Amino acid sequence: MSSRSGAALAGLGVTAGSLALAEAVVRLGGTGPGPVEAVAEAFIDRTPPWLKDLAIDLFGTADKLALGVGIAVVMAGLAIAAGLAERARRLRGAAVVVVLAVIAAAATLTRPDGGLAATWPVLACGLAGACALVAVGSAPALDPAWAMTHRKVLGRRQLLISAGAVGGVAVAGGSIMRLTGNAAPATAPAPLDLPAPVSPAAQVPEGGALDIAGLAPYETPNEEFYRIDTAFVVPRVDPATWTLRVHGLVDREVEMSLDDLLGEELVEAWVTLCCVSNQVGGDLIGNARWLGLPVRTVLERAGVRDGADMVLSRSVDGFSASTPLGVLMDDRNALLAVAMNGTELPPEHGYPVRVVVPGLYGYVSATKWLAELEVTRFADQTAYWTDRGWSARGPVKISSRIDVPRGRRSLQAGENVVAGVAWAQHTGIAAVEVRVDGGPWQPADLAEEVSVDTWRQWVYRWDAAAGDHRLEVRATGHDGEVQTEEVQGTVPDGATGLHGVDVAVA
Ligand SMILES: Nc1nc2c(c(=O)[nH]1)N[C@H]1C(S)=C(S)[C@@H](COP(=O)(O)O)O[C@H]1N2
Ligand SMILES: [Mo]
Repeated sequence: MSSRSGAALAGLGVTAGSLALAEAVVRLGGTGPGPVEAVAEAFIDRTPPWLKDLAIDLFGTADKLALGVGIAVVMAGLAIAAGLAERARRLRGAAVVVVLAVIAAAATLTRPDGGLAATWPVLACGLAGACALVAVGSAPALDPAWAMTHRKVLGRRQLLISAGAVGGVAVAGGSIMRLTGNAAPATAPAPLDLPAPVSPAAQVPEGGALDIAGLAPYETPNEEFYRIDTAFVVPRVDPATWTLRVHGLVDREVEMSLDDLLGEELVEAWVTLCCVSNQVGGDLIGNARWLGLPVRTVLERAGVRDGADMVLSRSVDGFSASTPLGVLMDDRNALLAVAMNGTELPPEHGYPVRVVVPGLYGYVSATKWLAELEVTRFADQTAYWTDRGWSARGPVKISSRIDVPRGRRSLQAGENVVAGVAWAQHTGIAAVEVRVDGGPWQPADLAEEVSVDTWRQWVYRWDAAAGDHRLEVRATGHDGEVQTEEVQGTVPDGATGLHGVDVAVA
């Protein structure tokens, strides 16, 4: 193979082909993460806080897709480089392919669900790819006389290589799409036999949920609920074999199957979940009706020992969250949740069981795909995001957001509706105020309070004069705390400041 484009194509075909093969072997064997998933998740685990938030700012909840595309582009570049290197010097490109396979194998080894069994397909396919690259590269050069006599063979071989390249790239691209959840999941989760709650969630009174175009509804539909996690691939947990293990500083370990859990007295509660990476005015927040077993119940059953002050919840995929013991033992609705808005948890939101704790950011409380609770001490253990620069404790900060109007829309002079949401989970919102162009704060009308654990919608009828204006909002909690104007970024424990929107009035 002598042409540069031919060499590049060979590199692409061989690499994509062996990658696709390795993915297929791992998946068929069910032995753990495939190489793409392993590399992506190892990368995510090494993401510093500023890069995580930059990715969320740039791509929002499509951050996984963006990473998938990024990996595909880098892989394609390296594959082409390998082809060209092999053309420049025998075995050089093959060495690149082997190094890539070793990196992927190493990443696989570091994953909680990856072991030696998942690494050998990667290594074997990488080695096969390297051999193929050498074989393609050592084919006779395109000597015109040779080409004339071997036209058929040559044409067939080039056709094969091209087909291999296209097929390999398609399969690799397809698996990245499927992995990142941007194509339909292969299997829907099994429906659960959800019991009726012994204590239902508060009824939403008529005045508790305002219906204003553009305003976030009181209940966030599951499909629209924000999704933030470190899982490049949504973990698929088998409900039949799922267990929860409660251990650590306890008198007796407790182990529970899903049937055990569903047989308990479950309670239902409205809780607004919020991400620490939510910027002021951002949309990494949602409100749902959760059904679950109070965490307190299992902790009491296990018997918490003196000296413990934290519960480290761990997921099947290696994520962990450090939750202060106090908020799990007091009377708030900290739940081992099995349902969200009346149906089992969607896979993206932690099926079959996750934790939800009113008043704390998700990263220190809301572990999805829950596997275990370890009763421990803040002095002894740290959680996933604490190890990466976030604060060990993460109480939600009071905040508010303007949903309507948005995006420099032109308004007509006269009465205009300004509306949004405000939250101070487990404290509750006492007042919301709006100001125009930095003028005096004016009280907004609040929707009826459904629960102090959720956001509260508000509306302000604004008599707008023509011209350019800036609207700002601030909230006050039942404890008297007024949302601060002081601007702080999301790292290490949540953003502060006021949300404002600029509007033009005709
Ligand atoms: N297993 C697991 N659980 C997790 C996370 C994660 O990365 N892995 N992220 C947490 C964070 S940072 C947030 S904000 C919430 C988001 O929950 P949601 O995706 O259902 O909105 O889940 C929490 N639980
Ligand atoms: Mo988060």
